[in-house]
Amino acid sequence: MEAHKHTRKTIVRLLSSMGSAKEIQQYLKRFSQLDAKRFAVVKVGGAVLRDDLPALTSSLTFLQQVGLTPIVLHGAGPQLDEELSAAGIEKQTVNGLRVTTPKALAIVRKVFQEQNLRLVEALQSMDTRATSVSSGVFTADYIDRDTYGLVGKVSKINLAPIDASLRAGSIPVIASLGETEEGQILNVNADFAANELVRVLQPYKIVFLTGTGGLLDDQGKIIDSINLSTEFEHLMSQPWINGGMRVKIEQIADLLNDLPLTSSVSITQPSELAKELFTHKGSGTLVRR
Ligand code: X2W
Repeated sequence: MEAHKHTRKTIVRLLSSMGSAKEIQQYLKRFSQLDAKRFAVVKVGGAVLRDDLPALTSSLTFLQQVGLTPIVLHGAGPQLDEELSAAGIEKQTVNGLRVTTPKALAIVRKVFQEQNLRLVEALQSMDTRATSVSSGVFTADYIDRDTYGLVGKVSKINLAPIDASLRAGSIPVIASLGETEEGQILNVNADFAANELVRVLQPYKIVFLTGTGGLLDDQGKIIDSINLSTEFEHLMSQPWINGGMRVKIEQIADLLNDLPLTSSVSITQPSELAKELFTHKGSGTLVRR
């Protein structure tokens, strides 16, 4: 495995197309000094698993080769849409959350399991160490059983499987399913789960990988950065901000309120992950408060 490791020089050369050698080295040094748990939480949307798996696995493999182990949490929204529809279950959402019946939950569990293994196996096929963590992390409570059915919000996080994976230098790949204290599995929105994980871990980098590669303006162009303390009201009043994006920004604002002032959230795409991590300029949309 060691033989696969790039030397620092090679890494800098690889990255030099995106930033100066000096800044890349600075970031590498800073990241490698962090406790493994504090490096990065990377949330991967289901659309990324569907459309951009090769870029995702390359980017994560690269991080492992430079000795960094991000914590990956994934969703499976589009895959769930497809499989549930194929099973004749009509999609119903309330406030962006999928109403989940017992019949739907069986499919939700199966799809999460499949998507989780798909990413883990794709990584392992590149000789990248990755561990499937598809249960045992999130204890959840019903949000409102009458309204949403078998849908949960995270009440407690068990870091043991994540720690074990990190100790082995293996990327923990976590699915956003939760379990009540009584053992009932619940469907948890992956952004919500990622946010709770971030609240507990307070990582240095918080990255959301999405199909769009950032938050988009009214022209469909990626917004470079958003400073919530000055732009939140203005942004929310824009007619072109759609429902999904509104929820996302509100959630990020809530999350940043619970983190040190220096924290920020990046929304980007897999092929730009290294650029986001190792350059001042970053990639996608940077949100801070
Ligand atoms: C989500 C879980 C998947 C998810 C759902 O059923 O779609 C709820 O809505 P993305 O791809 O990250 O959106 N859960 C309760 O969040 O996936």
